[in-house]
Amino acid sequence: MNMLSEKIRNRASKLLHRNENEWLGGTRTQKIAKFINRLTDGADQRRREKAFVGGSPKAEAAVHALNETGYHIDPNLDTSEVVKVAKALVASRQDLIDEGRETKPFLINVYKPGQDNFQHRLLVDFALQSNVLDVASEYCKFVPLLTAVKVLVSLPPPGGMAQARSSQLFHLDNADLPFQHCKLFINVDDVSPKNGPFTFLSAPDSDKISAAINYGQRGIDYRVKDEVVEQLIGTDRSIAISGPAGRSVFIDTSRCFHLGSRVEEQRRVVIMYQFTSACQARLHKPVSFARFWRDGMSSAQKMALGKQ
Ligand SMILES: O=C(O)CCC(=O)C(=O)O
Repeated sequence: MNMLSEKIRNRASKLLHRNENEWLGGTRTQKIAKFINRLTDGADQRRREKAFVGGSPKAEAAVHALNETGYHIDPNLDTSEVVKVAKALVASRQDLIDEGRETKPFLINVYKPGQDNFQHRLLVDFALQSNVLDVASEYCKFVPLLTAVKVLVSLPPPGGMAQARSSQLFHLDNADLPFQHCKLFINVDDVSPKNGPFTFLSAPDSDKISAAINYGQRGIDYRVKDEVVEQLIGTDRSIAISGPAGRSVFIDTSRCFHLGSRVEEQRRVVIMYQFTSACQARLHKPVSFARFWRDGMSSAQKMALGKQ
């Protein structure tokens, strides 16, 4: 895409997505963005649907759980190498943590696209191995695009954890539509309930909440208060990914309400991967990982990186 159309796209994105919950409502805005993206990237998406073969035995259990519940906790996914890489990255980027503290003090991404080194390559490669990419593909029923790789450091908010805000409150992601969007979270350190674990509700529980509060409709808040969730489904339905370093969860965050980073003590570090369709539900272009393509990669890996 040339610079001019990118400029137009970014400007249109600002117009469409600013105050979207009050203006058109989240759901309608997603549909409009997706419609426009289909005009520009529909051919790429059709290629991804055609390239999907399916039938990966490795992904079968994961995809069954993802379809039924919206998430899958895989005790056999070997995350040990990528956890080491993320630990080293966090240890070497105190500068980014200090800098990030100024803008979003409780959640800082220390993977800065454009400052790639070998640690970044290893992080990206992990998302392309069949244990991960096959799960995302089988779930979406097309070869998805890798649209985020983050190493997130969560710290106690400066004034303490008195009032949860932003992504510390339940929400559904709007990067893409349900069943076209899949994230993988991996704990980098051991995570206790006081370290602010990634926490979510199953898709069936989330559906009940969405229906009861008309989530996504005009005038409805993007964030949902704990009291509302408790009133609608009770107090004990949330699932927290606390536990040892390396624990991970595949999740469709467009279907499952989720929150995280309610850090009361120390810090929490997670790696987060996101896969979407080629026609996302946001107008601006996601970060590209195409530069990580190299000779010898499969055509599915090439597509996942968005390499033309
Ligand atoms: O674990 C967290 O801090 C929340 C992350 C989140 O909301 C997201 O990635 O969509």
